[in-house]
Amino acid sequence: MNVKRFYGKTVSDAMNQVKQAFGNEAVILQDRQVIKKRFLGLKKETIIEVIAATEEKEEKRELVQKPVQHVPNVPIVERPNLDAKAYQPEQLERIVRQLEAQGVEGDTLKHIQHEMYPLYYKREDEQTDVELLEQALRPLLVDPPFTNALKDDTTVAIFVGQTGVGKTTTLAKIAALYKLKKQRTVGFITCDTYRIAAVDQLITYSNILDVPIEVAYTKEDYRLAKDKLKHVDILFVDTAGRNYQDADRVEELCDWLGERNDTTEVVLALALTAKESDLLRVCEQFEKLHVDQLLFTKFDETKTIGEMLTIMEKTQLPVLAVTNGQAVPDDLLQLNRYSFANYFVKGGCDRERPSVRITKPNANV
Ligand SMILES: Nc1nc2c(ncn2[C@@H]2O[C@H](COP(=O)(O)OP(=O)(O)OP(=O)(O)O)[C@@H](O)[C@H]2O)c(=O)[nH]1
Ligand SMILES: [Mg+2]
Repeated sequence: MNVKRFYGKTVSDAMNQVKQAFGNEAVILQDRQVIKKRFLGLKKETIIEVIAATEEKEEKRELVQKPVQHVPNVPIVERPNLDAKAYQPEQLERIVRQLEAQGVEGDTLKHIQHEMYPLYYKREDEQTDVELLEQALRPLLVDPPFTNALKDDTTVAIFVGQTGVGKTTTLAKIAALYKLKKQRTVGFITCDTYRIAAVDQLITYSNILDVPIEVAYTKEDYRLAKDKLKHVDILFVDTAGRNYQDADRVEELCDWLGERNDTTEVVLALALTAKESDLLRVCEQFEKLHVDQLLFTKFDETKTIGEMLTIMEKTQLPVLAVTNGQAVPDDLLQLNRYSFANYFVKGGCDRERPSVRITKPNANV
């Protein structure tokens, strides 16, 4: 192991020297500001000291080439552990701890660390933890990660997902947003005739929002309902919650919904109260249906949202909305990458750049 100190006026100065001496394989053991005295100690200057290490490759090659010999009683000397966790600048260590507290782990955590290192060393000015994390998330997620809207040309939005995740409630929240804030005409179709109260639930929302509704008991009904409501700008389609861990259930749904055209959008609702492994399995099963956007519900019912980040990274899908309560249409968060990063760093959405709440003056379900 070759360990050396490097000095520079700035971090990037010192890092360039590390690169020149040790190449890209170097491991940074420590970086800090030190005071250098000049002119017999009368003048002081603050400089950056970086301690870096690299493997001594020559030694390694020699070891491989030598024939194996029996060496009796040689004491085993432990190699120092110089992986990413052994040393990290304090700021990075702090951000990693916060991410871990939110349940971010495995590859997602490694990818973030990988992105943060160069960002940290290349930065010219001091960056806050939120700013650093927000930048590190850029290459990991689709851009923008939170659309907070259906696609511009969407005419049919189909909400799918496991039982009880909040499909119907969120569909009503988003339809209210389009009708009340974006002045679009909307209509409802419910295909959820599987549960007795499901039709009534959407009829209630349709009455409150004064939106036309059709109930589809069969595939043919669904086709006719779409035709009947073709005058509205956006049709919101509610589907029955089923156990979509089971691939057959997804096949059934694909068959029911039939061929989709370019202006159909499929939104997969995922409850943040579920286990990450289950959520990932549901996402995999739904690949057949070509999901366009994700929807995370029950943000208010969990203290950790690490799984949300993992799923966003693994699926590379944008997020239509995040819901944080039962009230229609109020409990709908509109996040952005900054407020998302802020959540991990501070355990809550940023106050200066708050998430937007949609409020309707006279509907309260
Ligand atoms: N705390 C909390 N509850 C929610 C949220 N979204 C929905 N709910 C509640 O979750 C329950 C189920 O919501 P629904 O909208 O009926 O869920 P669904 O996915 O349509 O259910 P099925 O049609 O039976 O599959 C209801 O009690 C909702 O009020 C949320 O963001 N936070
Ligand atoms: Mg429902």
